[in-house]
Amino acid sequence: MNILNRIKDKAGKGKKSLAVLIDPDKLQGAVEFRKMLFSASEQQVDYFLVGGSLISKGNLRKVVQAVKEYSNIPVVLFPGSYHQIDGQADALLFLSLISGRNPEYLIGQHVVAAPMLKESGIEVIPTGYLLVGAENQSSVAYISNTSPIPREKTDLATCTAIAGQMLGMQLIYLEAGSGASHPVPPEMISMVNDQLNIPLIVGGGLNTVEKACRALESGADMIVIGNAIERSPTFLNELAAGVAQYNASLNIHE
Ligand code: 1GP
Repeated sequence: MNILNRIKDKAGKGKKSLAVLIDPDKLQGAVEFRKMLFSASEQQVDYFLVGGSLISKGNLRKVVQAVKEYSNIPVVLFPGSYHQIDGQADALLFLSLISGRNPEYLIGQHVVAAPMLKESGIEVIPTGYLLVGAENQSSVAYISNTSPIPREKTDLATCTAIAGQMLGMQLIYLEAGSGASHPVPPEMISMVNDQLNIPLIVGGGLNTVEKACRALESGADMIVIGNAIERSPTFLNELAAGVAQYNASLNIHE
């Protein structure tokens, strides 16, 4: 089963997925990194997302290789630009920044990436990417030169997500920005989820188990965690336990 169908299948059963974001520029030592990969495998993390708004150290290939070598968790590229493509990955989120009005991130980068992606044979997943939060608070807003949807403008987020689905996008990603002090508000997640029949990913600022579980309860099908795991490797265990408990409480049989 390809990655999109795996995501859809799990979401269709009402089960939640956990993805860990690896920013190749923020790696600590090789030993710590390997430990995290082993621990993620033990904790049954569903996906590794690899990428970042700005990657300058040329580590992407090494990271993808290491993840493949030390875990059997699928690698999904989460590119900040067309430079972040690696054919060894299992899939790529083909992100269109639909909360913004910068043509470069709506279609421009995609045109440059398209022939490389075709050549690589990687699974490409059209994804509507919505940035939520305060103006210029996140790296994504700064680098993409776009205005995020204000946190209280639930209607704007909802209409944008519906438009993304109508345009044929297969996933919607609500992003508060890596390291955000406030995650996407639960009311917004809930309202957006009510209007969609494609899986909803939520990330940014989910730095406690409570915040992560709240996002799941509000309707996220998948949550993405980066910073909190980089800061504290034990957080991954707590978080995975929280997600597993949540899934078990749904009492759904595979
Ligand atoms: C960023 O949503 C991800 O795209 C992860 O954010 O680093 O805040 O967990 P954090």
